[in-house]
Amino acid sequence: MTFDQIKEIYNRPLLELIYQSSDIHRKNHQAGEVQVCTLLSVKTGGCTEDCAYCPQAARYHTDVKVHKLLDPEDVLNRAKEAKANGSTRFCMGAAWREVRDNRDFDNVLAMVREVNKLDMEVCCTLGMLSASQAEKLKEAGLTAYNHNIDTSEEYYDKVITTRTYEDRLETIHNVSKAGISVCSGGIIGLGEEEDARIGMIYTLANLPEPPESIPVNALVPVKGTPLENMERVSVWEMLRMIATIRIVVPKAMIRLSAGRNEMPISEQALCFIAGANSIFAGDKLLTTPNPAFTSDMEMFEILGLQPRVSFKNENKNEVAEVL
Ligand code: SAM
Ligand code: DTB
Ligand code: SF4
Repeated sequence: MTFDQIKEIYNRPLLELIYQSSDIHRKNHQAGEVQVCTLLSVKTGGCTEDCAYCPQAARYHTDVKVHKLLDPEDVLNRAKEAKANGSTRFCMGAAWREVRDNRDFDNVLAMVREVNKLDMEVCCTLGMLSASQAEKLKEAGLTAYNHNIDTSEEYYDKVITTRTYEDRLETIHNVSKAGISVCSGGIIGLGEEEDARIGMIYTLANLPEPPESIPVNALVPVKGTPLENMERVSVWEMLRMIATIRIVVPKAMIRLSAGRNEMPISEQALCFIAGANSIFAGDKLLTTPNPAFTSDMEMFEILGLQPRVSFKNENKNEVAEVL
């Protein structure tokens, strides 16, 4: 799909865009089913990178407290708790530039093995990954790997200078080659123009295979980061993103990720109508606040949403043929 085709979709009148994406969503998914995932920061802060949005970069002075890698046993207990609360996917995040072949990585592999036994989807986001590291994660039972392209190729160096867009694509390639499901999306509200948002969707749609899972994050401006004073994005911008992605990649899971804490149920409902079908539950994302579990359950009740079972979206990545 070309940039211009995606741009045309993105710029359709908003309600028309949502009608169309909603229609496509209902044809490809059980509308009303939303997957509940749980995130856990297994290694927090002290990261060497300069991602302008990130509270975990060592060079910015934020309130995040550095924490070494958690014990596999503690992580397993958190995963069990998440499962008991209805989560079907458990995602472990580490504030690393890249994975190194050391004891920490061995411990992450142990975490993956243990969580895998719970019959939950297991996801990791650990930074850059080599081909052999990806294979090891696959062997340990990893379902998916999250590595966001974050924005368009053109806008990328306004946000991150310590690694390139090429580096990111390389990791995504390694993940895919190892037979691990790719989770890749990005953030809006970094100060980018609309073309950067469209460009991000263009890159995702034109990967050799589009991601099976696409997180859409709204920047959470964190004090101490270079983007601390950015204005929050509006629901209309989130809707345009979600709806366009749904039309372009009809079978992907679209995860309404960072930014949900500030969204009333009515706004989240619009995102589900437009095609979002997953949330992260629990009162913390990695380091920033997220809606309380009980208020999400209340939202499921009000909107009549059902939690989606695990492993329902295997090998369902394709780009739309008919627009
Ligand atoms: N260090 C790993 C990496 O960068 O790939 C994994 C963790 S990183 C925190 C995962 C993703 O979280 C980032 O790619 C970014 O899209 C998102 N993220 C981080 N800080 C954010 C913020 N303040 N607001 C919204 N999204 C954010
Ligand atoms: C993603 O795209 N969003 C999640 C998940 N992948 C790992 C993380 C959002 C982090 C928001 C900032 C924080 O809580 O530190
Ligand atoms: Fe480090 Fe990831 Fe944060 Fe970038 S987004 S500073 S790589 S933890």
